[in-house]
Amino acid sequence: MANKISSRLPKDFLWGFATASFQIEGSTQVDGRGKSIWDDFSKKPGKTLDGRDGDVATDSYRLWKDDLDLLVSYGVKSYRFSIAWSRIIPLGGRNDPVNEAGIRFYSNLIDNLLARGIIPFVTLYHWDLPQGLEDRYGGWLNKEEIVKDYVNYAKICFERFGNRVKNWLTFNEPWCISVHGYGHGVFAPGRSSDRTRCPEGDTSTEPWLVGHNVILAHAYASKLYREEFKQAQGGQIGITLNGDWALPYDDSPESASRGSDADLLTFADPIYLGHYPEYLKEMLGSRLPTFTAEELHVVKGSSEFYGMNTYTTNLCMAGGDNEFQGKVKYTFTRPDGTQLGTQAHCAWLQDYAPGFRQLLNYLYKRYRKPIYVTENGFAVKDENNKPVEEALSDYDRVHYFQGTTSSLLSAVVEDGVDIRGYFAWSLMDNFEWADGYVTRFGVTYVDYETQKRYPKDSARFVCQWFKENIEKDESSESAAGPSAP
Ligand code: PNW
Repeated sequence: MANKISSRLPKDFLWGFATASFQIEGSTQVDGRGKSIWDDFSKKPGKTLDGRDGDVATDSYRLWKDDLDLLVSYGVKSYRFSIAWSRIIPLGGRNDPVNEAGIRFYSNLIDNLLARGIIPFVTLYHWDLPQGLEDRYGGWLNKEEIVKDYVNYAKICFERFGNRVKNWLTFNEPWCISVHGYGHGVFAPGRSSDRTRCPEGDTSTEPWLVGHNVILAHAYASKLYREEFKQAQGGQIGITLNGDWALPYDDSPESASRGSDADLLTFADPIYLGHYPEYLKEMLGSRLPTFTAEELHVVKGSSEFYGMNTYTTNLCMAGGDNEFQGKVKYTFTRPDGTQLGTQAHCAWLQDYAPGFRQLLNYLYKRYRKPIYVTENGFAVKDENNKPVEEALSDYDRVHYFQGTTSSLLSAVVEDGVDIRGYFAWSLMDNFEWADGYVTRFGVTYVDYETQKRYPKDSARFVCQWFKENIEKDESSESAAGPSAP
């Protein structure tokens, strides 16, 4: 049997669900937490669809044991969550006090996950920068300060949690941080050249500067981990980038062949290959910041795996002036007027699973790194307006996961892509940033009046699928039996 080619995922494949601190925790003024840039931003008029903020969210700071029970009932192997910087260092800076109550919260969570056999997969930064750093020196725009402060924060996390956390993600989606936060101005801190949204900001330079500084902060934190912690703690560290597959709109020459590159390569190329992509250098000229030789040495190879958040596939055409998309236009409508897939509740997402398999292949060929799919999921149209019982029959989400899990399996067993883990977004409905609570991504329904959680059909599907499609761990069965003489 030794040579049998498996049609399943390897037995140590990690799977589970993902969340992020600001989207679930609430209790924003409890146990010494400092404000994050999302606290006040989400309270400003017009910043969230329903005008609601993150003060309660899914109340997970208080209900974390319920969340843990949910994870146990789902039988997950791993849980991806993020640490709120402003709970660990309320003001954020390297000379500011550390908050032991914040440390205790995550420490408890980690201990209890491990006690239930669930492996923590921890994001250090999922968009909730301490407001103190924004006020003090302009947050991510200030390279000299922010890189040092971020590395200091990361160091505290490695010191305090690294004996138990073996999987670290430095950042979630630098592209969203820079483009939505400093280009479109729809995410905190909401800077943009659009004066109807923001009194100051420069869309032509700030996103690229912020992206650059995030890459540096990631790289120096990763260097620190690998030099001072990795050997003793035995973990790994990487970054999570967002990117979606793109197909040519039609067979005309204007149909951009370079469609999917823009959001994918801006961050991945420097981190894995050691340089910004050529098209970006040409497009931005002197507006693209440069790395010194010393910085580049730290940046190149700074992620031990490829953390990938992906949701959809776009049809893509050359033209337009959207620099954040590399001056291509996206649509879901084919030339014959049909749609690529089922439309989700949010404009940017349609269900098209073949693109997922292609993306996995593309990234693996280009970067040759093990891949963790750190987010993948779907928001069902009008789910928010349905009574609970109806929302639990989330057929469109089940269909979405049927497609992506089968693409995942094909990529691993047929194409030989080295994929080590998969996290569906999200464990439960939660604060969906600028969409407030209107858009639901959860496999668990949350009643925001009672905070009761209800598993949707998609939760059952995902859990059952992974149970059936991962190799059984025979060694653990034999370990429980009599030992060989
Ligand atoms: C990701 N887009 O964000 C985030 O990591 C999650 O926190 C979020 O809840 C999830 O996806 C669902 O939105 C994205 O506009 C936000 O293409 C926007 C886009 C992509 C990802």
